[in-house]
Amino acid sequence: AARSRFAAVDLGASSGRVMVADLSDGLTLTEAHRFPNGPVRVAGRLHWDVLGLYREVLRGLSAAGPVASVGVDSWAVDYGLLDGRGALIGNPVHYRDERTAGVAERVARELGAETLYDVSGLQVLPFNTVYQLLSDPDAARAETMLLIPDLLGYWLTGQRGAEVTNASTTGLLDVRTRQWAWPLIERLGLPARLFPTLRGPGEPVGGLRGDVAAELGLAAGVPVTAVASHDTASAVAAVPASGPAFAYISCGTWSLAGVELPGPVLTPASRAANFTNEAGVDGTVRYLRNVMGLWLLQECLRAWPGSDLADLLKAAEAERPFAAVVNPDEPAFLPPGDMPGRIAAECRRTGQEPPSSPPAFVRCVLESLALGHRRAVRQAAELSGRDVEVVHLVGGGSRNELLCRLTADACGLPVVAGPAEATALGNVLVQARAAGLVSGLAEMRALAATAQPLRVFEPSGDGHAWDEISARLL
Ligand code: LFR
Repeated sequence: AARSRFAAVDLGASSGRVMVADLSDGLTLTEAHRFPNGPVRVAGRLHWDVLGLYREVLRGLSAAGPVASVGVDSWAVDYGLLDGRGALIGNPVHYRDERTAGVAERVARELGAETLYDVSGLQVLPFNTVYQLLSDPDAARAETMLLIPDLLGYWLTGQRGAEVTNASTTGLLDVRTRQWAWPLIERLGLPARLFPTLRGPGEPVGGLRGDVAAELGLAAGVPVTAVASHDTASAVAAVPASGPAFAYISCGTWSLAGVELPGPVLTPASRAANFTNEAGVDGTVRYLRNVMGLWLLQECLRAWPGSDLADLLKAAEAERPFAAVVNPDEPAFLPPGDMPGRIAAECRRTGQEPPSSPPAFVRCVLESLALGHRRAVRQAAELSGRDVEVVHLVGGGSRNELLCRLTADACGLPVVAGPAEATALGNVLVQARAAGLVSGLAEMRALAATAQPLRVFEPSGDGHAWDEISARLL
C-alpha cells in the first residue's frame, strides 16, 4: 500500500535519480528513474540545467507511482533567486564556476578568518554560498534565495523554506544555535529578506500543488517532507554503523570524509586543517573535510571518449603501485577541463614521471584519492578525539573495489563498503521516521544495513609505503 512507500529525489552533481523505498516488510529500494547531470557552460559561465532536472524529477515521480511522501536532496551550496512574484531570476550557477575567485580571501581579510569559522564552523571552500552571493549581481534585487532542494520543493508545493542541514553549508548559519547568523549577514551587507524560515529534517514542506499532482497522475496534496536535504547529510544518516567508533567516507563526485559528533569542534587546529562542522540529523555534527573525490576520475573519462570504466579499472589493478601519486585536493583540479593534463603537470611539479596510459592515470587517481581519504579520516579522529575502528565507505564509490581496497590499506583500517545508494536511503528513512514507521537513527542505520549489499575490505599490504608517501606529499 502507498502508506509504506516513499520516494527519494536525489540529485548528485553527475547523476540524479528517483528511488522508491517500500517499508512494509524491512526495506526494499528500487530505482524509478535515473538521469545524467552536469555543468552547462553558457556565455562563459557554468550553470546547472535546473529546469531539465525538474522535468526529470517529474518523470521519476510519475514512474514511482503512489507514495506516502516525497523527499528531495541534492548537492549543497548552490541556489536559485526568486523575484517578488516568485519567479526564478536567472539560471542557477554551478559551484565550479570561477565567479567566486578571490572572494573568500577578501572576506577573510575584511572580517577575519577566525570570526567566520567561529560563527559558522564551516570549512573554507571558494564556492560556499556566502561567497557566491557576494559575487552575484542579482542578489541585491532578489526577494528570496532557495537552495536547490528547497527550490524544487517550492516548484512541487508552492511553499518556501530553508532546510537546515543544507543551510549549514552556506556559511551564514550559526553553528551553535542552528539559526541564520543575522549579525554576520548584516556585516556582509547581504539582504536579510533573502533567507527564508528554517525547517528541519522530518518537517513538512507542503502538499503537491494540484496542477503538479494532476500532471503526475497522483492525488493532490501528497506530502513533500523536508529530509536531510544536503545529500551528504542524508548519506551519513544511512551509514550502516552499529556503534560510535566509526568514520565515514561518502564517496561520489566528492569524497566527504569525517566523523559524526554531538557538537562542533571550533579549535584553531580544526580551522587550520579546514575541517567543517556541517549539520546532521538529530542535532549531530558532520565533522568532515571535502576530498576531491571521483570527480578526478570522471573528468579523466571525459577526456578519453569511448573508454570503458570497467575495463580501465581492471587494467589499473595490474599497474605498478605508487608509480605516481598526487595530492588530490590541489585547487587546480577543481574546475572542469583537461584532467589528465593537470595530473601530469602536478606529477612533474612534484618530481614524478607522469602516468603514460589511461590505466596508469586511473591507478594514480585512485591511489591519490586513498591518500586523501587517509589524511581526512586520521585528522578527523585526531582533531575531534573520536575513536575510529572502522571506515564506512558509502555512495557510488563503494562499487569501486580497487578504491575500497586502497582506502583500507591507506587508512590501515577495515573498510565496510556500501550501501551505494546511502543518500537515497537516508532520504526515505527520514520520511519513514516522520511517518512514524521507524524509531530513530539507530533503527534507520540498522535498516540501511539490510537494503543493499555490504562488503568488508581488511587492510593489507605495506602500511609504511603509505606513511612514506603521505610524509613526502602532504
Ligand atoms: C556532495 C556535496 C558536498 C558539497 C559539494 C558541493 O555531493 O554536497 O557535500 O561540499 O557537494 O555542493
